[in-house]
Amino acid sequence: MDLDAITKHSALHAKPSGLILQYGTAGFRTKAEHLDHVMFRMGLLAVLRSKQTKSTIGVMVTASHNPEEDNGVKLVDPLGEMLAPSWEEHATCLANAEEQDVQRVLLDISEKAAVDLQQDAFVVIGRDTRPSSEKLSQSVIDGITVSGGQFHDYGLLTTPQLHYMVYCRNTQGQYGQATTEGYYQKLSKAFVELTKQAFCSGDKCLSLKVDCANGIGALKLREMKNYFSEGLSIQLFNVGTTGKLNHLCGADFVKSHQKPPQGIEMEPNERCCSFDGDADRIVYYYYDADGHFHLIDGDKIATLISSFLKELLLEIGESLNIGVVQTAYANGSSTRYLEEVMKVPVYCTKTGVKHLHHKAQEFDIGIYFEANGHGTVLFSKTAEMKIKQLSEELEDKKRKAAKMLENIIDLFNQAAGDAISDMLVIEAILALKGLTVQQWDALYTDLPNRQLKVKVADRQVISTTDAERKAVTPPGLQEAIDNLVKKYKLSRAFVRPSGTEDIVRVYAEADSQESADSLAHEVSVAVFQLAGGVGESPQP
Ligand code: G16
Repeated sequence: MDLDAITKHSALHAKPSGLILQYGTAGFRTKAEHLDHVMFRMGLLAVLRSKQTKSTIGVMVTASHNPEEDNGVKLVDPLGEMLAPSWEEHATCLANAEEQDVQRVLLDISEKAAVDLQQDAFVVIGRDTRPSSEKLSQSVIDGITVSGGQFHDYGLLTTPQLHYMVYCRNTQGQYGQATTEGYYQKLSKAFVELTKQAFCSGDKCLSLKVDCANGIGALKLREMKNYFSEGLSIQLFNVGTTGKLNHLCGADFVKSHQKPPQGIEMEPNERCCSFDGDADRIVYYYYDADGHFHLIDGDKIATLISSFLKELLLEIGESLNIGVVQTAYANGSSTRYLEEVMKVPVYCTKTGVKHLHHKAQEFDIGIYFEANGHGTVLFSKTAEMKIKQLSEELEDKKRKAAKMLENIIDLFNQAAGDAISDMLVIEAILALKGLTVQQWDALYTDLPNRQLKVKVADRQVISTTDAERKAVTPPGLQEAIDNLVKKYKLSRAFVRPSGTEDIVRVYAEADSQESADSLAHEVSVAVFQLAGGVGESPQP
């Protein structure tokens, strides 16, 4: 590495003085204009990580569900998974180093992580459709090239597509072809195979309206839809020609406001879904005949998938161990239904798919979903081999079930939660089980809930424990929450600092919507008072 050249180029991507950023829930995120130095430095870091792992590393430029003005960057590790925690620390150190310390920090990281600087490095890059993304990804490339790395720039990609590319490249194509074409073909083939066996195959009885959040999902779905049109017809809305990214639309808006996005035409009982800005989350919804809006979130997606996989395993007589992983945001009714009715073990981790993904790897079949619609299913190598073997050995109905499992393994993006892949899985399951969206929704009734955001001077004054269900600091906050929760029936509430936005998140659930709203509001006031709220106090 030519350290002098790095120092020279680094000065062209100068860090704004006093700016401190953390590698958060999903990388660095903040206003796009503050990120140039971070992008350059993440290019440098990706080269070191690539040398250390002797593998291709991914860099994705996106701020996913955040507003259009924000941007962000995250690194993708060799098997398509999120960056290892020890390297998150290196990332934070490097991003916050003062200009004169960049060389030293790079050498420190190389030493601590035993990086062989003579190794070759290869990095792949993707970006979302934000106006700032192209320029910022050029800064990543500058960091890669000045530190002697090779790269391939995929340009516009969904985040899960970039994870998929990294996984493919590091398994020498075993997981799939590392091209968008390869991605479209792998998923579409599995989907068409699966839905051939559905009651309504061939007549395009599956149709779905998709809100693309004015983001990359629109571009990629438009390219992909002809590949699977035999099994599913989709209509795209919020495709980015007029509206702003994630503004009044998209999965995060629909989930947190519990209302439909703007810009979509919905008929009663029609199945609709929303992606987020980089197409790694999905939620479903519909209006019933009385005009009531019904949201089907990540918890219900996990339940539908779990029950389908359990049925198939029963059919083939295989007792592979299944686990479902959720976070504190999971609706209490979903956890009860999974544990008590479906009899599957449920685990709770901290927010952030990196935590859920890690836990899900402990099972033969690990199903993980955040309530916000971010998730996927992981199959262990043993499970995959067993299913493949059974699909060759078994006969008739059992063989059919094993074949379905084989196709469903191919249909999931096992590198990361993926709105396109999850959508196709869900559509296939609904078709195969002959379920309407209402029947799916009726599996259990969500406890009414509310999520709010509170602005505080420094959100890090709040620290939590017990998978973020209890606040440790500031003093008195947890006691205040406990006392408020006692006032309501079937209630629960927690607070945590967001790792993607400069706010504190408040979650509350209770026996009625009025109670959930009121509890969430009272907890917000407690946060505002005890954790240094700024601006106007929360209004009911
Ligand atoms: C990211 C993470 C998710 C997380 C979400 C919100 O989603 O990938 O795991 O649930 O942020 O995180 P926080 O509550 O810490 O702000 P996305 O879709 O924005 O990448």
